Amino acid sequence: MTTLLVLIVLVLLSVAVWQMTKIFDLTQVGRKCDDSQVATDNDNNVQGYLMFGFLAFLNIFIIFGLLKWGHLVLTNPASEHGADYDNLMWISFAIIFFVQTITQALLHYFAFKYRGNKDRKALYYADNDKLEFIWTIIPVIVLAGLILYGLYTWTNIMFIDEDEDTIVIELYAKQFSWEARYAGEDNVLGKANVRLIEGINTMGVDVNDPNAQDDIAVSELHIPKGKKVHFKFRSQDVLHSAYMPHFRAQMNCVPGMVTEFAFKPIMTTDEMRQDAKMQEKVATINKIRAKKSAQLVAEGKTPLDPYTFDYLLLCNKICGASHYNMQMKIVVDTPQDFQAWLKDKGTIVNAVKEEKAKANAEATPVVVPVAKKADTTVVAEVVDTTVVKK
Ligand SMILES: [Cu+2]
Repeated sequence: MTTLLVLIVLVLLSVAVWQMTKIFDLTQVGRKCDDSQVATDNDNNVQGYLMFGFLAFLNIFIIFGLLKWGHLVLTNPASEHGADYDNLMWISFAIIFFVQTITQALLHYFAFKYRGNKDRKALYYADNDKLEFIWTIIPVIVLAGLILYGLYTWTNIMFIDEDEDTIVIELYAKQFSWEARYAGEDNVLGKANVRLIEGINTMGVDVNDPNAQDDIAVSELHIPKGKKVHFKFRSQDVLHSAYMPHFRAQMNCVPGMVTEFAFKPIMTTDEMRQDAKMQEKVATINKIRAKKSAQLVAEGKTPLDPYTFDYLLLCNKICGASHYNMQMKIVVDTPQDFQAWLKDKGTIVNAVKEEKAKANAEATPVVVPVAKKADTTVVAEVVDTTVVKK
């Protein structure tokens, strides 16, 4: 609301300034002044120095941004391939930063140096093959290197060795939540189809498929440290994107097809909570929360709970009104803790069977003794009469 008011005030102020300029122009009518459309040397000088002003603004803003928001970047990747991913990003950043600093400085310097001047004549210069060759070949080499390095990293990250010992987990996206399905002992997910969604079978698993018999559905994702997890993604409705920033992983979830991504977690949730840089981030968040809590308490409301770190699976495609809240907690356990957690989880097939049995039991007509039935009818009649009398 405050933002909206500020915006309205800014718009009204701009309109006021614009109107005042028009009034000022009108008061100048009849006076001797230079209203020529041709720039004078003085105009060109002003524009030339403004070029430097803009260059200074650009660089000051970059430095300010790095100092103010630089700490928000995630550190310490929690997956094996995360370090390669981060290296690619930092090298790209470094090259872009270096090249843009030099080119922007040159661009603005020459715009200043060759600003308009009445005594200067433009030089007709057709072309220079040597110069053109240099400024073409340098970007070609740098870009080719960067692209090849990117492709190499991408291929390495996306490669899934079919023979490797992995855990197969399905992530099912829908507006606006996630569900997870473990492939069970056979490590093969049973078939699923959106048309089979019914009752408790919210992921549409084909309960008659032999591979589906040991599949397990959960609402909180647990994965073991040190073992490659092979994710298969599906979507029930629209495009979603499974985004696990701490693991440097993201994959689109597309209705009607299965997409994949595999990574090996290398830090348990507890280990990440102990990480010095993560603790710093958590402390900053809690400082903001404490401030907000004090405000809430003053208003007589309940204060916020302190934040503890957890890995998250988020949706990274704007998929509807509650997209912002489409998330699922991820817990990275030690292999022992993971086994202990998974051990007592029931299968989807059993849950569906139980649901059916329950529904059947409810649908079977209950034999009511005749006397009791008569009583009920009488009561009903009495009630009815009362209503009519009123
Ligand atoms: Cu979504």
